[in-house]
Amino acid sequence: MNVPKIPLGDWVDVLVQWITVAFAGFFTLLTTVIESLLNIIVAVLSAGPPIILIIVLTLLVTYTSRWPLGIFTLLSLLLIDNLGYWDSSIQTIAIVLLSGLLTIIIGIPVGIWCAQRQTVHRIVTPILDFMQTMPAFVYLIPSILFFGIGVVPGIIASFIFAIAPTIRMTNLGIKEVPRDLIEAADAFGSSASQKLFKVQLPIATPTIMAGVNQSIMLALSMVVTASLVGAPGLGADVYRAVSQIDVGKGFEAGLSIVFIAVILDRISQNLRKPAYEHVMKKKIAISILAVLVILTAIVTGVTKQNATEKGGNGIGAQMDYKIIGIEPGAGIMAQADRAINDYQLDHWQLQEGSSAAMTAELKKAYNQKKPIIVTGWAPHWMFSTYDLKFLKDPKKTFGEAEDIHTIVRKGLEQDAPGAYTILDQFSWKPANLEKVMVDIKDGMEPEKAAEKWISANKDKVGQWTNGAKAGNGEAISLVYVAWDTEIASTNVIAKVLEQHGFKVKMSQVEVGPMYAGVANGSADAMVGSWLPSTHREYHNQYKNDFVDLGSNLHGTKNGLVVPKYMDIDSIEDLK
Ligand code: PBE
Repeated sequence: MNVPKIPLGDWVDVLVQWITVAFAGFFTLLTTVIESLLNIIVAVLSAGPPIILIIVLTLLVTYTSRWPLGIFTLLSLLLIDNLGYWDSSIQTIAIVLLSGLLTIIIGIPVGIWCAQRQTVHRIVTPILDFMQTMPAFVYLIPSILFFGIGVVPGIIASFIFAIAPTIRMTNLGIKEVPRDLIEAADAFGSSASQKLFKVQLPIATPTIMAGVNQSIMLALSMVVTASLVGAPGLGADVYRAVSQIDVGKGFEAGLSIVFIAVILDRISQNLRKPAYEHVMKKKIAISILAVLVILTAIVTGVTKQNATEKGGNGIGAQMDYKIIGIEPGAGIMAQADRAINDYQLDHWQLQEGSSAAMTAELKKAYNQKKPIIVTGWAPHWMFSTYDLKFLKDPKKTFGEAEDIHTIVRKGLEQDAPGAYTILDQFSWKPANLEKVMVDIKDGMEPEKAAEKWISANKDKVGQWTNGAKAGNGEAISLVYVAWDTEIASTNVIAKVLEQHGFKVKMSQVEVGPMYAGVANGSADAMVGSWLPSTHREYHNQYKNDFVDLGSNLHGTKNGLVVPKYMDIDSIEDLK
């Protein structure tokens, strides 16, 4: 059968592109609103020293869920603070609170509507099924295009992922209100809204609250995913730990998430029927809390007004003092951190995310001629697609031109001598690599782009395979990180090995696992070790456990990259 592939993906691409442009204004507005709301929540939560919030939360949990849980709250929050995850925790709580709030504001009315109109219910149900089962990662992609990287796409994706239980349970709760009560209400001549607010909602509240509770938990479960697009908080700590294989840090941040989950879960579950209601009326407790929150908001608002030291209209303010970074474990991120130090860019923040998110953000800013700074490296297709420049780096924080090395596991030479020889002889020029990258960027499958380059460069490939014993279907596993450079180079070397009789498996991993994988022998090779400076730490950590076959490319460059239309030239201009 020869039915051509339905270009579903292309259609979605076109649709998303159209939405990005058509609703640009709306998205900017939404981004601003969400960001300001989040800033307010964070400001309120971090108004005083941590101990104040710790005490407030402890009292709240004690009130809703009895004193043993209060003690648990006290101890676990103190531990979080002690381990150094307090600020991250505040970020995470704020993100979850805001997604939870959005869920309630939008989810409950939709749920009520579903309960009242069968047609609405019929339309909404499959949409909810879709929203819940589509992997949440997928929402992140258009979210980046719509909202840029940072916390907003994370909140939106969490919201989409988390709203379903609130809608479903509200609908269920209202439908389960006993018929005779409704009939009684009707008999007494209540209007539709009286019926809803005086009969249906009060009776349905336990069910609705169960839905809200689940939504909050789902939102919390999204924090790690959201950190892939730059949402700050404990999720980002976990992600960083994964990409640097830092078991201890990962455990600490993960444990903090568990504590926060328990606390938020107990509060949202028991708020309706607090354990100590007999001691203090719920209305009073909630009023105290509300007054406290509002007062703090006003006070922090006023003090903030007075101290807008960051402000100004300088280049930094236009970019919110953000440098758009990539995967937290990347060597260039450590360099950028050092640059912030070396050049004393005190206000500036390095935004973590991924290479793909960074290029999406660059594209967006570039098309609107907005100022942007990214962590960039050459060779890279971005230099042939856009007019960009590296900011001068007089202190050489980003190092000089580097080499990319090929690294293989110990014992590969004996186990697969042919593959070893090819990997050892693999060597090309930045311009070669960039050719492949551009093809991939223009939409060609990486595999196809690699094939195309190989058939156009038979001579060069011949030098790599020269004298190499052909393989006999032996398996070779290559690991790489999803950096554009490494996607291209790994695909090329994989194709060459395949054409020489090996069965190649490519695995995309984070940078720490890439080194660890080759060092512990679970992977055979990688071709993306940037030396001497970018990956110095990783290389030093594992160098006794693998074989470094030396450079496969010379002349790379790392740095801070801006569009040419910006009139700054040096990192020093960012001060
Ligand atoms: N890079 C590309 C990597 C190495 C390859 C510059 C993003 C890094 O910073 O680790």
